Amino acid sequence: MNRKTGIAICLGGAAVAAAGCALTPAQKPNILLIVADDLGIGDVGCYGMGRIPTPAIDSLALGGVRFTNAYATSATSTPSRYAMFTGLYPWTNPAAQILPGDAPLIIPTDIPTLPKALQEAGYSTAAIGKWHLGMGNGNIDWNKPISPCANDIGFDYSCLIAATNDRVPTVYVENGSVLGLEADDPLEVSYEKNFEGEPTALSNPEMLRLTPHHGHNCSIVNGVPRIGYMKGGKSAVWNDEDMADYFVGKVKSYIDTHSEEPFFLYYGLHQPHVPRLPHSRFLGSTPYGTRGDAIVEADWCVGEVMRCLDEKGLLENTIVIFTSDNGPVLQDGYNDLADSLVADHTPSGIYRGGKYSAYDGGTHIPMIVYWKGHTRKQVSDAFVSQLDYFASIARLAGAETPEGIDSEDYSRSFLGKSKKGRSSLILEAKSHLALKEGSWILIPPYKGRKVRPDTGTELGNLKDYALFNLDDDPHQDRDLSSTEPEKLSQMKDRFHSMVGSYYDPDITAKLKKK
Ligand code: NG6
Ligand code: CA
Repeated sequence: MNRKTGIAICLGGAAVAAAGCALTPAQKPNILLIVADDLGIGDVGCYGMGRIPTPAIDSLALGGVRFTNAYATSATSTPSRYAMFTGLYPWTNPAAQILPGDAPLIIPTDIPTLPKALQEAGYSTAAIGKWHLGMGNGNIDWNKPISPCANDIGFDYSCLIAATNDRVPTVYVENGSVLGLEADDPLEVSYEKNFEGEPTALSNPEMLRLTPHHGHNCSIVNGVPRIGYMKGGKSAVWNDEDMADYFVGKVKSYIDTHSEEPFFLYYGLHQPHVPRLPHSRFLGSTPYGTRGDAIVEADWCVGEVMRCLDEKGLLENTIVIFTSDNGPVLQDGYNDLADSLVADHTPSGIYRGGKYSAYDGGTHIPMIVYWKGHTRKQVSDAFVSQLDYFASIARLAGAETPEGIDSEDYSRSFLGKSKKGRSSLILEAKSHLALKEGSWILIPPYKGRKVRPDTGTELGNLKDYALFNLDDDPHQDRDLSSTEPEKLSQMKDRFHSMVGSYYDPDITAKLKKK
Protein backbone atom coordinates (compact mmCIF):
# COMPACT_ATOMS: atom_id res chain seq x y z
CA MET A 1 0.00 0.00 0.00
CA ASN A 2 1.49 3.35 -0.86
CA ARG A 3 1.39 6.15 1.70
CA LYS A 4 -1.21 8.18 -0.16
CA THR A 5 -3.76 5.37 -0.41
CA GLY A 6 -3.30 4.44 3.22
CA ILE A 7 -4.04 7.94 4.38
CA ALA A 8 -7.12 8.19 2.20
CA ILE A 9 -8.56 4.99 3.70
CA CYS A 10 -7.86 5.89 7.29
CA LEU A 11 -8.90 9.51 7.09
CA GLY A 12 -12.07 8.90 5.15
CA GLY A 13 -14.13 9.55 8.30
CA ALA A 14 -14.32 12.86 10.08
CA ALA A 15 -12.17 11.94 13.02
CA VAL A 16 -8.54 11.78 12.12
CA ALA A 17 -6.41 9.34 14.02
CA ALA A 18 -9.43 8.60 16.16
CA ALA A 19 -9.51 5.63 18.48
CA GLY A 20 -9.73 2.47 16.44
CA CYS A 21 -7.88 4.09 13.58
CA ALA A 22 -4.32 3.66 14.68
CA LEU A 23 -2.12 4.90 11.89
CA THR A 24 0.48 2.59 10.45
CA PRO A 25 3.71 4.27 9.38
CA ALA A 26 2.48 4.18 5.78
CA GLN A 27 -0.64 6.14 6.73
CA LYS A 28 0.87 8.92 8.76
CA PRO A 29 0.69 12.37 7.18
CA ASN A 30 3.89 14.37 7.06
CA ILE A 31 3.78 17.55 9.11
CA LEU A 32 5.47 20.70 7.82
CA LEU A 33 5.42 23.51 10.39
CA ILE A 34 6.60 26.82 8.92
CA VAL A 35 7.13 29.58 11.48
CA ALA A 36 7.99 33.07 10.24
CA ASP A 37 9.82 35.53 12.50
CA ASP A 38 7.96 38.76 13.43
CA LEU A 39 5.46 38.46 10.57
CA GLY A 40 2.22 40.27 11.41
CA ILE A 41 -1.29 39.21 10.54
CA GLY A 42 -1.49 42.29 8.30
CA ASP A 43 1.71 41.28 6.52
CA VAL A 44 0.02 38.29 4.90
CA GLY A 45 -1.90 39.20 1.74
CA CYS A 46 -4.85 36.85 2.21
CA TYR A 47 -5.75 38.43 5.54
CA GLY A 48 -6.78 41.46 3.50
CA MET A 49 -5.39 43.98 5.97
CA GLY A 50 -2.07 45.03 4.44
CA ARG A 51 -0.48 45.74 1.10
CA ILE A 52 2.36 43.26 0.60
CA PRO A 53 1.70 40.51 -1.95
CA THR A 54 2.24 37.00 -0.55
CA PRO A 55 0.88 34.74 -3.31
CA ALA A 56 2.51 31.52 -2.08
CA ILE A 57 1.21 31.86 1.47
CA ASP A 58 -2.16 32.96 0.09
CA SER A 59 -2.36 29.83 -2.04
CA LEU A 60 -2.26 27.74 1.17
CA ALA A 61 -5.36 29.64 2.25
CA LEU A 62 -7.00 29.02 -1.15
CA GLY A 63 -7.23 25.33 -0.31
CA GLY A 64 -6.92 25.46 3.43
CA VAL A 65 -8.18 26.86 6.70
CA ARG A 66 -7.24 30.46 7.41
CA PHE A 67 -7.57 31.24 11.10
CA THR A 68 -8.64 34.72 12.15
CA ASN A 69 -8.50 34.02 15.88
CA ALA A 70 -5.13 32.28 16.29
CA TYR A 71 -2.59 33.20 18.95
CA ALA A 72 1.05 32.74 19.71
CA THR A 73 1.50 32.23 23.42
CA SER A 74 3.91 35.14 23.55
CA ALA A 75 4.86 38.40 21.89
CA THR A 76 8.49 37.32 21.39
CA SER A 77 10.23 34.37 19.81
CA THR A 78 11.82 32.19 22.48
CA PRO A 79 8.72 31.68 24.63
CA SER A 80 6.47 31.15 21.60
CA ARG A 81 8.72 28.44 20.20
CA TYR A 82 9.11 26.90 23.66
CA ALA A 83 5.32 26.53 23.86
CA MET A 84 5.07 25.00 20.36
CA PHE A 85 7.54 22.23 21.15
CA THR A 86 6.69 21.54 24.80
CA GLY A 87 2.95 22.24 24.96
CA LEU A 88 3.67 24.13 28.18
CA TYR A 89 2.90 27.75 29.02
CA PRO A 90 6.32 29.37 28.59
CA TRP A 91 5.96 31.75 31.55
CA THR A 92 6.08 28.72 33.84
CA ASN A 93 9.77 28.49 32.87
CA PRO A 94 11.52 31.75 33.80
CA ALA A 95 14.33 30.91 31.32
CA ALA A 96 11.93 31.21 28.40
CA GLN A 97 12.80 34.82 27.58
CA ILE A 98 14.57 36.31 24.55
CA LEU A 99 17.86 34.39 24.65
CA PRO A 100 21.38 35.46 23.75
CA GLY A 101 23.18 33.37 21.13
CA ASP A 102 25.23 31.46 23.71
CA ALA A 103 22.34 30.58 26.04
CA PRO A 104 22.01 26.98 27.21
CA LEU A 105 19.20 24.79 25.85
CA ILE A 106 16.12 25.82 27.85
CA ILE A 107 13.99 22.77 27.04
CA PRO A 108 15.00 20.09 29.56
CA THR A 109 16.08 16.95 27.71
CA ASP A 110 14.00 14.73 30.00
CA ILE A 111 10.56 16.23 29.38
CA PRO A 112 8.10 15.20 26.66
CA THR A 113 8.28 17.28 23.50
CA LEU A 114 6.30 17.31 20.28
CA PRO A 115 9.20 16.05 18.16
CA LYS A 116 9.90 13.24 20.66
CA ALA A 117 6.24 12.18 20.61
CA LEU A 118 6.38 12.08 16.82
CA GLN A 119 9.64 10.12 16.84
CA GLU A 120 7.96 7.58 19.09
CA ALA A 121 5.11 7.37 16.60
CA GLY A 122 7.53 6.47 13.81
CA TYR A 123 8.29 9.90 12.38
CA SER A 124 11.60 11.26 11.16
CA THR A 125 11.97 14.73 12.63
CA ALA A 126 13.95 17.79 11.60
CA ALA A 127 14.44 21.40 12.66
CA ILE A 128 15.77 23.78 10.01
CA GLY A 129 16.20 27.56 10.29
CA LYS A 130 15.71 29.80 13.31
CA TRP A 131 16.05 28.07 16.67
CA HIS A 132 16.36 30.53 19.61
CA LEU A 133 15.84 27.91 22.32
CA GLY A 134 19.45 27.72 23.38
CA MET A 135 22.02 24.99 22.93
CA GLY A 136 24.78 23.54 25.08
CA ASN A 137 25.03 23.86 28.84
CA GLY A 138 25.97 27.52 29.22
CA ASN A 139 29.64 27.18 28.49
CA ILE A 140 29.89 26.33 24.82
CA ASP A 141 33.11 25.55 23.00
CA TRP A 142 31.88 26.34 19.49
CA ASN A 143 34.73 24.34 17.98
CA LYS A 144 33.53 21.05 19.42
CA PRO A 145 30.22 19.17 19.23
CA ILE A 146 27.64 21.14 21.24
CA SER A 147 25.62 19.13 23.71
CA PRO A 148 22.76 19.10 24.45
CA CYS A 149 21.27 20.49 21.25
CA ALA A 150 18.04 20.31 19.23
CA ASN A 151 18.76 16.65 18.53
CA ASP A 152 18.47 15.94 22.28
CA ILE A 153 14.88 17.15 22.48
CA GLY A 154 13.57 15.00 19.64
CA PHE A 155 14.95 16.21 16.31
CA ASP A 156 16.78 13.54 14.31
CA TYR A 157 18.29 16.25 12.13
CA SER A 158 18.89 19.93 12.79
CA CYS A 159 20.44 22.78 10.81
CA LEU A 160 19.96 26.02 12.67
CA ILE A 161 20.95 29.53 13.49
CA ALA A 162 21.49 29.43 17.25
CA ALA A 163 19.36 32.45 18.07
CA THR A 164 18.39 35.29 15.71
CA ASN A 165 19.99 36.78 12.62
CA ASP A 166 21.06 39.84 14.63
CA ARG A 167 22.89 37.81 17.30
CA VAL A 168 26.28 36.15 17.23
CA PRO A 169 27.48 33.57 16.41
CA THR A 170 26.58 34.21 12.78
CA VAL A 171 27.16 30.60 11.73
CA TYR A 172 25.04 27.56 10.89
CA VAL A 173 24.94 24.74 13.41
CA GLU A 174 24.15 21.30 11.98
CA ASN A 175 23.40 18.47 14.40
CA GLY A 176 25.22 20.37 17.14
CA SER A 177 28.36 21.25 15.16
CA VAL A 178 29.26 24.56 13.58
CA LEU A 179 29.48 24.03 9.82
CA GLY A 180 32.53 25.11 7.85
CA LEU A 181 34.95 25.87 10.70
CA GLU A 182 38.66 25.59 10.06
CA ALA A 183 40.91 24.30 12.82
CA ASP A 184 43.36 27.20 12.57
CA ASP A 185 40.65 29.84 13.08
CA PRO A 186 38.60 28.86 16.11
CA LEU A 187 35.30 30.58 16.83
CA GLU A 188 34.88 32.42 20.13
CA VAL A 189 31.71 34.06 21.40
CA SER A 190 30.99 36.34 24.35
CA TYR A 191 27.97 38.29 25.47
CA GLU A 192 29.98 40.05 28.15
CA LYS A 193 32.95 41.70 26.55
CA ASN A 194 34.64 42.25 23.22
CA PHE A 195 37.71 40.31 22.12
CA GLU A 196 40.75 42.51 22.09
CA GLY A 197 41.35 44.26 18.79
CA GLU A 198 38.07 43.13 17.20
CA PRO A 199 36.05 45.91 15.55
CA THR A 200 32.66 46.87 16.93
CA ALA A 201 29.99 49.27 15.74
CA LEU A 202 31.22 51.74 18.35
CA SER A 203 34.93 51.57 17.53
CA ASN A 204 34.64 51.22 13.74
CA PRO A 205 31.44 52.81 12.47
CA GLU A 206 33.09 53.29 9.05
CA MET A 207 32.87 49.50 8.54
CA LEU A 208 29.07 49.49 8.71
CA ARG A 209 26.71 49.20 5.78
CA LEU A 210 23.71 49.12 8.13
CA THR A 211 23.79 51.33 11.22
CA PRO A 212 22.25 50.58 14.60
CA HIS A 213 19.23 52.54 15.76
CA HIS A 214 19.32 51.04 19.25
CA GLY A 215 21.38 48.19 20.68
CA HIS A 216 23.17 46.16 17.98
CA ASN A 217 26.49 47.87 18.57
CA CYS A 218 28.79 44.92 19.21
CA SER A 219 30.69 42.78 16.66
CA ILE A 220 30.48 43.67 12.98
CA VAL A 221 29.81 40.75 10.64
CA ASN A 222 29.37 41.31 6.90
CA GLY A 223 29.27 45.05 7.58
CA VAL A 224 26.30 44.55 9.93
CA PRO A 225 26.57 45.27 13.65
CA ARG A 226 25.23 42.45 15.86
CA ILE A 227 24.21 41.73 19.42
CA GLY A 228 27.14 40.02 21.16
CA TYR A 229 30.81 39.62 20.40
CA MET A 230 32.55 37.04 18.32
CA LYS A 231 35.99 36.35 17.01
CA GLY A 232 37.38 33.92 14.44
CA GLY A 233 35.45 31.22 12.61
CA LYS A 234 35.64 33.34 9.44
CA SER A 235 35.17 30.38 7.08
CA ALA A 236 31.92 29.45 8.88
CA VAL A 237 30.27 32.88 8.83
CA TRP A 238 26.95 32.96 7.00
CA ASN A 239 26.14 35.31 4.19
CA ASP A 240 22.96 37.15 5.24
CA GLU A 241 21.70 37.63 1.69
CA ASP A 242 22.04 33.89 0.99
CA MET A 243 20.30 32.67 4.14
CA ALA A 244 16.90 32.21 2.46
CA ASP A 245 18.40 30.14 -0.36
CA TYR A 246 20.53 28.22 2.11
CA PHE A 247 17.63 27.08 4.28
CA VAL A 248 15.31 26.45 1.32
CA GLY A 249 18.06 24.18 -0.01
CA LYS A 250 18.29 22.34 3.30
CA VAL A 251 14.51 21.94 3.51
CA LYS A 252 14.29 20.62 -0.06
CA SER A 253 17.07 18.14 0.42
CA TYR A 254 15.48 16.93 3.67
CA ILE A 255 12.16 16.39 1.86
CA ASP A 256 14.03 14.72 -0.98
CA THR A 257 15.69 12.21 1.27
CA HIS A 258 12.66 11.56 3.48
CA SER A 259 9.84 11.23 0.95
CA GLU A 260 9.33 7.54 1.71
CA GLU A 261 8.77 7.86 5.47
CA PRO A 262 6.55 10.07 7.58
CA PHE A 263 8.36 13.23 8.64
CA PHE A 264 7.84 16.20 10.93
CA LEU A 265 9.73 19.18 9.62
CA TYR A 266 9.92 22.44 11.54
CA TYR A 267 11.10 25.23 9.23
CA GLY A 268 11.88 28.49 11.06
CA LEU A 269 12.01 31.32 8.53
CA HIS A 270 14.35 34.13 9.56
CA GLN A 271 12.30 36.85 7.87
CA PRO A 272 11.26 39.61 8.41
CA HIS A 273 13.30 39.83 11.64
CA VAL A 274 16.15 42.36 11.67
CA PRO A 275 18.62 42.74 10.04
CA ARG A 276 16.47 42.65 6.90
CA LEU A 277 18.90 41.64 4.19
CA PRO A 278 16.98 39.81 1.48
CA HIS A 279 18.78 38.47 -1.56
CA SER A 280 19.36 41.14 -4.23
CA ARG A 281 16.73 39.56 -6.48
CA PHE A 282 14.06 40.66 -3.99
CA LEU A 283 15.36 44.18 -3.41
CA GLY A 284 12.88 46.81 -4.52
CA SER A 285 10.05 44.32 -4.96
CA THR A 286 7.86 46.43 -2.66
CA PRO A 287 7.72 50.16 -1.95
CA TYR A 288 8.10 49.35 1.77
CA GLY A 289 11.86 48.99 1.92
CA THR A 290 13.79 45.91 2.95
CA ARG A 291 11.14 44.80 5.46
CA GLY A 292 8.60 44.49 2.64
CA ASP A 293 11.18 42.86 0.38
CA ALA A 294 12.12 40.36 3.11
CA ILE A 295 8.45 39.37 3.36
CA VAL A 296 8.33 38.81 -0.40
CA GLU A 297 11.45 36.66 0.02
CA ALA A 298 9.80 34.67 2.84
CA ASP A 299 6.79 34.11 0.60
CA TRP A 300 9.12 32.86 -2.14
CA CYS A 301 10.62 30.38 0.36
CA VAL A 302 7.15 29.02 1.13
CA GLY A 303 6.42 28.72 -2.59
CA GLU A 304 9.66 26.83 -3.23
CA VAL A 305 8.97 24.34 -0.48
CA MET A 306 5.41 23.78 -1.67
CA ARG A 307 6.66 23.24 -5.21
CA CYS A 308 9.11 20.67 -3.91
CA LEU A 309 6.33 18.78 -2.08
CA ASP A 310 4.24 18.89 -5.24
CA GLU A 311 7.04 17.60 -7.43
CA LYS A 312 7.61 14.71 -5.04
CA GLY A 313 3.88 13.90 -5.08
CA LEU A 314 3.70 14.58 -1.33
CA LEU A 315 1.03 17.29 -1.15
CA GLU A 316 -1.79 14.83 -0.45
CA ASN A 317 0.01 13.41 2.54
CA THR A 318 1.55 16.52 4.03
CA ILE A 319 -0.22 18.79 6.49
CA VAL A 320 1.26 22.27 6.15
CA ILE A 321 0.90 24.74 9.01
CA PHE A 322 2.05 28.29 8.35
CA THR A 323 2.33 30.81 11.20
CA SER A 324 4.50 33.48 12.85
CA ASP A 325 6.17 33.45 16.27
CA ASN A 326 4.90 36.86 17.35
CA GLY A 327 3.45 40.10 16.05
CA PRO A 328 5.25 42.58 13.81
CA VAL A 329 7.64 45.42 14.54
CA LEU A 330 9.02 48.08 12.21
CA GLN A 331 11.89 49.75 14.08
CA ASP A 332 13.67 46.88 15.87
CA GLY A 333 17.22 48.16 16.09
CA TYR A 334 18.62 49.15 12.69
CA ASN A 335 18.22 52.26 10.56
CA ASP A 336 16.54 50.37 7.72
CA LEU A 337 13.71 52.86 7.05
CA ALA A 338 11.05 50.22 7.82
CA ASP A 339 9.07 52.77 9.83
CA SER A 340 9.32 55.70 7.45
CA LEU A 341 8.49 53.61 4.37
CA VAL A 342 5.53 51.71 5.86
CA ALA A 343 3.03 54.18 4.37
CA ASP A 344 -0.38 52.54 3.98
CA HIS A 345 0.81 49.05 4.87
CA THR A 346 -0.47 47.86 8.26
CA PRO A 347 1.61 44.96 9.66
CA SER A 348 -0.61 44.46 12.76
CA GLY A 349 -3.77 44.74 10.68
CA ILE A 350 -6.65 46.03 12.76
CA TYR A 351 -4.99 45.15 16.06
CA ARG A 352 -3.23 47.39 18.56
CA GLY A 353 0.46 47.13 19.39
CA GLY A 354 2.83 44.55 17.93
CA LYS A 355 5.86 42.51 18.95
CA TYR A 356 6.58 42.99 22.71
CA SER A 357 3.01 44.17 23.36
CA ALA A 358 0.34 42.80 25.68
CA TYR A 359 -2.20 44.26 23.27
CA ASP A 360 -3.42 41.89 20.58
CA GLY A 361 -0.85 42.94 17.96
CA GLY A 362 1.75 41.08 20.03
CA THR A 363 0.23 37.62 19.82
CA HIS A 364 -2.70 37.64 17.35
CA ILE A 365 -0.88 35.98 14.51
CA PRO A 366 -1.53 34.56 11.03
CA MET A 367 -2.13 30.83 10.90
CA ILE A 368 -3.11 28.71 7.93
CA VAL A 369 -3.49 24.93 7.78
CA TYR A 370 -3.40 23.33 4.34
CA TRP A 371 -3.68 19.67 3.49
CA LYS A 372 -4.45 18.97 -0.12
CA GLY A 373 -7.56 16.88 -0.51
CA HIS A 374 -8.44 17.16 3.18
CA THR A 375 -8.85 20.86 3.91
CA ARG A 376 -11.10 23.07 1.82
CA LYS A 377 -10.91 26.81 1.48
CA GLN A 378 -12.45 28.37 4.55
CA VAL A 379 -11.99 31.10 7.08
CA SER A 380 -12.21 29.85 10.65
CA ASP A 381 -12.74 31.95 13.74
CA ALA A 382 -11.98 29.00 16.02
CA PHE A 383 -9.91 30.27 18.96
CA VAL A 384 -6.67 28.30 18.63
CA SER A 385 -3.13 28.79 19.85
CA GLN A 386 0.34 27.55 19.05
CA LEU A 387 0.22 26.09 22.56
CA ASP A 388 -2.13 23.52 21.02
CA TYR A 389 0.31 22.30 18.37
CA PHE A 390 1.58 19.48 20.58
CA ALA A 391 -1.80 17.87 21.29
CA SER A 392 -3.32 18.65 17.89
CA ILE A 393 -0.38 17.56 15.75
CA ALA A 394 0.12 14.46 17.92
CA ARG A 395 -3.50 13.55 17.29
CA LEU A 396 -3.18 14.04 13.53
CA ALA A 397 -0.05 11.88 13.53
CA GLY A 398 -1.44 9.12 15.73
CA ALA A 399 1.11 10.03 18.41
CA GLU A 400 0.65 10.18 22.18
CA THR A 401 0.04 13.40 24.08
CA PRO A 402 1.35 13.23 27.64
CA GLU A 403 -0.88 14.01 30.61
CA GLY A 404 -0.50 17.29 32.40
CA ILE A 405 0.62 19.63 29.62
CA ASP A 406 -1.18 22.86 28.75
CA SER A 407 -1.70 21.90 25.10
CA GLU A 408 -5.24 20.98 23.98
CA ASP A 409 -6.32 18.96 20.97
CA TYR A 410 -8.09 21.04 18.31
CA SER A 411 -7.02 18.83 15.41
CA ARG A 412 -10.54 18.81 13.95
CA SER A 413 -10.59 22.59 13.95
CA PHE A 414 -7.10 22.63 12.43
CA LEU A 415 -8.53 20.68 9.49
CA GLY A 416 -11.63 22.87 9.28
CA LYS A 417 -13.97 20.10 10.46
CA SER A 418 -15.03 21.97 13.58
CA LYS A 419 -15.03 25.49 14.97
CA LYS A 420 -14.31 24.32 18.49
CA GLY A 421 -11.51 26.22 20.16
CA ARG A 422 -10.07 27.13 23.52
CA SER A 423 -12.18 28.64 26.23
CA SER A 424 -9.26 30.67 27.54
CA LEU A 425 -5.59 31.41 26.98
CA ILE A 426 -2.98 33.27 28.98
CA LEU A 427 -1.05 35.63 26.70
CA GLU A 428 2.49 36.70 27.50
CA ALA A 429 4.57 39.72 26.50
CA LYS A 430 8.00 39.82 28.12
CA SER A 431 6.64 38.20 31.29
CA HIS A 432 3.54 40.43 31.32
CA LEU A 433 0.50 38.19 31.38
CA ALA A 434 -3.03 38.79 30.11
CA LEU A 435 -6.13 36.60 29.75
CA LYS A 436 -8.21 36.00 26.65
CA GLU A 437 -11.57 34.33 27.12
CA GLY A 438 -13.86 34.19 24.13
CA SER A 439 -13.72 37.65 22.60
CA TRP A 440 -12.82 39.24 25.95
CA ILE A 441 -9.34 40.28 26.95
CA LEU A 442 -8.26 41.21 30.45
CA ILE A 443 -5.01 43.11 30.79
CA PRO A 444 -3.96 43.42 34.43
CA PRO A 445 -1.97 46.41 35.71
CA TYR A 446 1.78 46.52 35.14
CA LYS A 447 4.31 49.15 36.09
CA GLY A 448 6.52 50.49 33.33
CA ARG A 449 6.40 52.70 30.30
CA LYS A 450 3.29 52.83 28.14
CA VAL A 451 5.36 53.02 24.98
CA ARG A 452 8.71 51.35 24.42
CA PRO A 453 10.91 54.30 23.44
CA ASP A 454 13.23 52.48 21.01
CA THR A 455 10.67 50.53 18.97
CA GLY A 456 7.70 52.83 19.58
CA THR A 457 5.55 49.84 20.59
CA GLU A 458 2.50 50.39 22.79
CA LEU A 459 3.24 47.84 25.48
CA GLY A 460 -0.09 47.65 27.25
CA ASN A 461 1.29 48.69 30.65
CA LEU A 462 -1.84 50.04 32.30
CA LYS A 463 -2.45 51.46 35.77
CA ASP A 464 -5.49 49.32 36.50
CA TYR A 465 -7.25 46.25 35.15
CA ALA A 466 -8.52 46.87 31.63
CA LEU A 467 -11.17 44.87 29.84
CA PHE A 468 -11.70 44.79 26.10
CA ASN A 469 -14.11 43.02 23.78
CA LEU A 470 -12.51 42.29 20.44
CA ASP A 471 -15.87 41.58 18.79
CA ASP A 472 -16.76 45.21 18.39
CA ASP A 473 -13.46 46.76 19.41
CA PRO A 474 -10.62 44.84 17.75
CA HIS A 475 -8.22 47.73 18.28
CA GLN A 476 -8.75 47.68 22.06
CA ASP A 477 -9.63 51.35 22.31
CA ARG A 478 -12.52 51.01 24.76
CA ASP A 479 -11.78 49.82 28.26
CA LEU A 480 -15.01 48.23 29.54
CA SER A 481 -13.81 47.55 33.07
CA SER A 482 -16.17 50.11 34.63
CA THR A 483 -19.22 49.26 32.52
CA GLU A 484 -18.85 45.46 32.79
CA PRO A 485 -18.04 44.95 36.49
CA GLU A 486 -19.31 41.37 36.61
CA LYS A 487 -17.27 40.26 33.60
CA LEU A 488 -14.28 42.06 35.06
CA SER A 489 -14.56 40.30 38.37
CA GLN A 490 -15.02 36.86 36.76
CA MET A 491 -12.02 37.34 34.54
CA LYS A 492 -9.85 38.68 37.35
CA ASP A 493 -10.66 35.59 39.39
CA ARG A 494 -9.92 33.30 36.49
CA PHE A 495 -6.69 35.10 35.60
CA HIS A 496 -5.31 34.90 39.14
CA SER A 497 -6.30 31.30 39.57
CA MET A 498 -4.55 30.41 36.30
CA VAL A 499 -1.30 32.31 36.82
CA GLY A 500 -0.94 32.45 40.62
CA SER A 501 2.36 33.92 41.69
CA TYR A 502 3.56 34.27 38.10
CA TYR A 503 1.68 37.58 38.06
CA ASP A 504 3.99 40.34 39.23
CA PRO A 505 3.03 43.95 38.40
CA ASP A 506 6.63 44.99 38.98
CA ILE A 507 8.24 42.42 36.70
CA THR A 508 9.78 44.96 34.28
CA ALA A 509 11.95 46.52 36.97
CA LYS A 510 12.92 43.10 38.32
CA LEU A 511 13.96 41.77 34.92
CA LYS A 512 16.03 44.91 34.32
CA LYS A 513 17.89 44.44 37.60
CA LYS A 514 18.87 40.85 36.71
C1 NG6 B 1 15.59 42.41 21.32
C2 NG6 B 1 16.42 43.08 20.22
C3 NG6 B 1 15.65 42.95 18.92
C4 NG6 B 1 15.34 41.51 18.62
C5 NG6 B 1 14.62 40.87 19.80
C6 NG6 B 1 14.39 39.40 19.64
C7 NG6 B 1 17.77 44.96 21.08
C8 NG6 B 1 17.81 46.40 21.44
N1 NG6 B 1 16.63 44.50 20.56
O1 NG6 B 1 16.27 42.46 22.53
O2 NG6 B 1 16.37 43.54 17.87
O3 NG6 B 1 16.52 40.81 18.36
O4 NG6 B 1 15.39 41.05 20.98
O5 NG6 B 1 13.40 39.16 18.74
O6 NG6 B 1 18.75 44.27 21.26
S1 NG6 B 1 12.67 37.78 18.70
O7 NG6 B 1 11.69 37.89 17.66
O8 NG6 B 1 13.68 36.80 18.41
O9 NG6 B 1 12.06 37.59 20.00
CA1 CA C 1 10.09 36.79 16.48
